[in-house]
Amino acid sequence: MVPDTASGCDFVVVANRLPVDRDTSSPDPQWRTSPGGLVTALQPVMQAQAGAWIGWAGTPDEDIDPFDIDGMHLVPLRLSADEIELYYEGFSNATLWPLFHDVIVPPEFHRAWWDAYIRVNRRFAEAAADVAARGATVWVHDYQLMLVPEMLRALRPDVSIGFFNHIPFPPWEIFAQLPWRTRILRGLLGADLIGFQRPTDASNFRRCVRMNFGWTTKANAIRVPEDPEVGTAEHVAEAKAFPISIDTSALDALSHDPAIVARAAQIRAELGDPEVLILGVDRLDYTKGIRHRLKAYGELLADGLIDREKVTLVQIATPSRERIDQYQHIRTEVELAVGRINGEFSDLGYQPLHYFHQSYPRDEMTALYLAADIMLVTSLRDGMNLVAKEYVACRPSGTGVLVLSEFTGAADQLTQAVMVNPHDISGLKAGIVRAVTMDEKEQRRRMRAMRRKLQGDDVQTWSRRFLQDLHALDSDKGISSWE
Ligand code: GDG
Repeated sequence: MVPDTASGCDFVVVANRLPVDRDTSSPDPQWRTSPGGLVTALQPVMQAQAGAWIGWAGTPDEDIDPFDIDGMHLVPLRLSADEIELYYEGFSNATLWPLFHDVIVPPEFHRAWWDAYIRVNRRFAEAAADVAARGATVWVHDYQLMLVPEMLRALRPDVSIGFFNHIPFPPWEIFAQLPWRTRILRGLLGADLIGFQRPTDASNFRRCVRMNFGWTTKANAIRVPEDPEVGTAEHVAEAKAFPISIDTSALDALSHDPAIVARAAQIRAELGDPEVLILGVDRLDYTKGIRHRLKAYGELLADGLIDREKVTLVQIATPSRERIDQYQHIRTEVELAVGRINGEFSDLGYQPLHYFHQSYPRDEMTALYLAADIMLVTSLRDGMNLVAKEYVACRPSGTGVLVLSEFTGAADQLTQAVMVNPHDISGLKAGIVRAVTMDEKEQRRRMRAMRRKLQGDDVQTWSRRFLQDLHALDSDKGISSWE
């Protein structure tokens, strides 16, 4: 149901990006919804109610009027080239992203970035306040928009506000470095419900609140005092885990599609029919542990612990945040390692590592998951890691091994994976050898358990749980039940 925008929308999603891309192949560019977990989960909710999605359309300095697509009302917000540099590449991706991922690279703190972050967050909050109907539900997403809940609460105390953090939430000992930590916590505490990937993320957040403000928390609940300066009244906020998932049944259906099954066989043939095909799929990001994975693989080839006549690794590294220094740096390091491995271990008829710095359509990704005997997920820190779940969903044969970093949210749930600590290169090598040599019976036992887990726990269930909890809180508004 596309809303009558004059009376406002009952359900509003606020995220940095709109769920669309522009198809520029025709002379008259058209919008196309971009297939992602979030759209899949939220589109039915948006279609059932009068739903709107507020976000940036992806090109700088462009004013685009609101438009409707696939039953959703989209409200594009303008971001200037300067704001993209300061708010998005700067504060979001060079301050918060590394700080929230165990400071794998040093976060940078710049006051001009922070000022832009406030400015852009205010624009999103004002847009949400304009679009939301009386008593609407507003669901804000991710670390780019952590000030929006409080700003929106001040503007529109009647709406019910949820926030979901897709990335980890760090322990106080790291979070405390942030010069603007109080403002960020207050920003998030403007929500009625603050969702995290893992229970540890939620407890880190509650502890940050206790340490920073000296307040007490009760189970998941936090009593947030009024703030006359900002204009918010006292309320209770809940902080708890809602582990995100994937569209399991859609991926399962794709993995049975004869054209995709045939493509998987073709991929293996084109790679020279290796006995064992290992796969890595990541955005090219320093959090994903691609360097560690390549180091382990290179050493295994050198040690002769895996037979280079039999094993091939395909690494897809999707281009990401390419204007940021640390991302240029990791690309150079990864590509140097790829060159070294292939230089040392290839011969005319054999290449141990195929590396692609490209992105692919979803069908091709599914064919790759189907083709791979082993999936390597070696993140140094990852909120959830959907690739791990997607691989499992695309294994209808019941064979295949997932090698999974302990430092992903997915490790809490896919407990039958071969767990590794990617910092421990010897342990990582042992994990890969274990996967390469695992017998089919054990593969099937582990895969069956993981597939069962994903069947009852998909992205639709995730959004339903979050929204049900938000509405349940809303009905008693919290404070009366605190004492
Ligand atoms: C953040 C958090 C959390 C990748 N390359 C291609 C492609 N992909 C798809 C994958 C997967 C998604 O992108 C990546 O999701 P991840 O979860 O692995 O990682 P982040 O991008 O870092 O996501 C993460 C997530 O948010 C959700 O809350 O799990 O922890 O960091 O779906 O398949 N898809 C296509 N072509 C590609 O080349 N079509």
